[in-house]
Amino acid sequence: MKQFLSLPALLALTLVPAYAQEAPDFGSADTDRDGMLSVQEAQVAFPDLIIVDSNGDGMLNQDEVEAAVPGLTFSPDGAPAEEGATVGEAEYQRIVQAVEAQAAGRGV
Ligand SMILES: [Ca+2]
Ligand SMILES: [Ca+2]
Repeated sequence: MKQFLSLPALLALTLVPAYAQEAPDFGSADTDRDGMLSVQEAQVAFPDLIIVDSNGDGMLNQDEVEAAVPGLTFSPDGAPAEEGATVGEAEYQRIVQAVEAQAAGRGV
């Protein structure tokens, strides 16, 4: 006699939840509470981003964000971000928005 999977078992196999990664708020992401995002803190908050600490100082600065998040520019006129400008709460919100917009664009 053939064994068929029970309906609940089938559902468990097929209904893998569409898990959307939600970025923590800045207060949670900034684990050492210095008001700035380090590369490590950013990588925890945005595990899908490839963040390169290109100047090697351990902190995330705005041009490193721009390199990690295609299409995100911090300066309104599209000029490169101020060199070494750190990422605080306002910039963090911009990253969250950009990442979520990209996720929506991918249909995730
Ligand atoms: Ca920090
Ligand atoms: Ca850096």
